[in-house]
Amino acid sequence: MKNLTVLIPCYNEEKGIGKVIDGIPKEKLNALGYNTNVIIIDNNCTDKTVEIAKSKGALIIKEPIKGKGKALIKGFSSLNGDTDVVVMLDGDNTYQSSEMIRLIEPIDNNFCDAVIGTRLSGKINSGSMSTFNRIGNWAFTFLVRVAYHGNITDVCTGYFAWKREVIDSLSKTLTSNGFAIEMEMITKMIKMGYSIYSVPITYNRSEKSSSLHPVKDGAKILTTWARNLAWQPNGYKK
Ligand SMILES: Nc1nc2c(ncn2[C@@H]2O[C@H](COP(=O)(O)OP(=O)(O)OP(=O)(O)O)[C@@H](O)[C@H]2O)c(=O)[nH]1
Ligand SMILES: [Mg+2]
Repeated sequence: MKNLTVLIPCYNEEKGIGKVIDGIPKEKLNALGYNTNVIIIDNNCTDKTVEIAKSKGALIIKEPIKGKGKALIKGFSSLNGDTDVVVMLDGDNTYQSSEMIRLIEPIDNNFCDAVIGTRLSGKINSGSMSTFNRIGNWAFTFLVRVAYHGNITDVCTGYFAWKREVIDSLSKTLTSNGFAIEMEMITKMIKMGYSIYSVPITYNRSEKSSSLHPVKDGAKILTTWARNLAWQPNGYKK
């Protein structure tokens, strides 16, 4: 059997986390040859997220410094030695954990090194993405396709799957604390020479109020895009 680790960075996700963990298709993954472990990165949760996740058998690790990027980097450094494939998704149940097989299959088949779930070429349910964010996501995706020649259809997605070896080198290069982490990972993976493809996924409306600041976080994402144009992978090339 191979081992799959699912990383879920969480800041107060008591409404969604139970559904995200319950939706992981453990039996289908088992049939594909994978044991599944779930790791919740507790980014200072003050609600019942940790309690709910523990009751569902997830391993909890803590990252005291705020920000999705920080939480994710902590998750990468906590992977155990026998993890073969890594998945990341949000804890707010906006991405469907039940669709995970679709991201794993191309990796399992050795079709590519990393897979992203694309909302823009997938199913965006009503109320899940504002027009402003949709335009921003299309614009960032266009910029990555033009300047980095990446075959990517949604650079700000929160649903990823990777071969373990990609994480081992990529994680050593990451510096984003917050919501620019996805742009940083994608632009660096392209420069490192990893092959990335997109599969269609569903994006649902969040039950909590939005914490992403479209202008402030958008500026950080754009800065990351610009900065990484000059970034060199050096010792981290595939
Ligand atoms: N907001 C926020 N989210 C964090 C933090 N650390 C980890 N996360 C997690 O990162 C994931 C994405 O955060 P969201 O707040 O849903 O951000 P988003 O999906 O980009 O935007 P909206 O859902 O539209 O607000 C969730 O699983 C959060 O729990 C943090 O410090 N702040
Ligand atoms: Mg969200």
